[in-house]
Amino acid sequence: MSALETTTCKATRWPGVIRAYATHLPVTAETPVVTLHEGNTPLIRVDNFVRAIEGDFELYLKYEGLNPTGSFKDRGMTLAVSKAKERGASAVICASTGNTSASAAAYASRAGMKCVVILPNGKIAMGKLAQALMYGATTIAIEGNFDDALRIVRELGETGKVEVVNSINPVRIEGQKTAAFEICDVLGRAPDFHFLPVGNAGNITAYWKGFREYQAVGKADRLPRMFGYQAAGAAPIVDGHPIADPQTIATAIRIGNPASWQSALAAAAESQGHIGKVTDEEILHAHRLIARSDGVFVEPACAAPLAGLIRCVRDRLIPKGSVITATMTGHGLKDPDTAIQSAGVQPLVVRPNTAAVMEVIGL
Ligand code: AN7
Repeated sequence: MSALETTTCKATRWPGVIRAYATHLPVTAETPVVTLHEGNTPLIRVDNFVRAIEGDFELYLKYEGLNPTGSFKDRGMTLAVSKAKERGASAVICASTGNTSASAAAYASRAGMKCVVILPNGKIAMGKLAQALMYGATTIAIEGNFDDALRIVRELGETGKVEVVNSINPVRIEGQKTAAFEICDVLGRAPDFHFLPVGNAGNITAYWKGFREYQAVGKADRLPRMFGYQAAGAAPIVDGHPIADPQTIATAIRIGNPASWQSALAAAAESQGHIGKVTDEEILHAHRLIARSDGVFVEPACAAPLAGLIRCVRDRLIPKGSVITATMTGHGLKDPDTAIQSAGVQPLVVRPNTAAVMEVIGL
């Protein structure tokens, strides 16, 4: 038996996205870099999932759940907090459906800054709430939704006393575009299609910017078609008007009036892509399927683009042999309550002896 050939890749000290992509970012040698070594997340090829949905293409998941706080938000937050520190700010603030607040709280604590997060009361996944509290953010739960929280944050930002680190801060988009760079660096090309969830629409804006910039400097050979998905009960961009009371099990994207609405439409139009919506049932199905087919555990919002891809396969929209990437924006452990519901099964409780265990496993 011969030994498995080792690859030439060795573990390296990844410096975080600011140092890795400094020439593409608004930083100088004077910028204090606040990093938790975010980025460099795996691109996982998921052939079992593709087979299960009867596709005939290559699908790679950009597994952003492996960032330091468990979501893609860390890419934009390292830059937003570094720039806030450079300007001498002492406090950052954000509205959030949970992941932005977790990330802001972590990077602010690392920077020695105060952090205030405003959340929709009762609509934050348990893991995310735990993070804001653990990292020491002043955590405010309003009796309203994300859109109400963002309105309050905008107004507080206008006082000039706090630094807003939502994606209305353009620096956040700059940091988040590094995920598109990494995809091209790893694949050695740009994908034919890129799928991702859409909530406040910052990320689709960031990816499209990243893909275009990489193509412009000759580091990517083509531009992908951008396919973004909202949840059916929270689909303002698809429906064409703000949603006053957005509803979805995917609380991360429970947003009725996205800040980057126009740039999301532009990304879809310019790339000959599409922004669609999928039901909570489709989300839960895809959420379970990706975990069971390929061992990738994501939070429910990430299942929206997978459900969208299933629809595209059904509608024969994906040419054979396409290279497709999809962003899995957050880790499955963020929302254990929905995961247990989504799994649809409970542990088998038995008496503590071998015979009882053998009986339930059918041996
Ligand atoms: C897992 O944390 O808006 O379209 O406040 O957490 O860029 O908003 C989170 C959004 C997708 C949508 N997937 O991204 C917040 C917040 C996950 C998310 C989105 C979010 P955008």
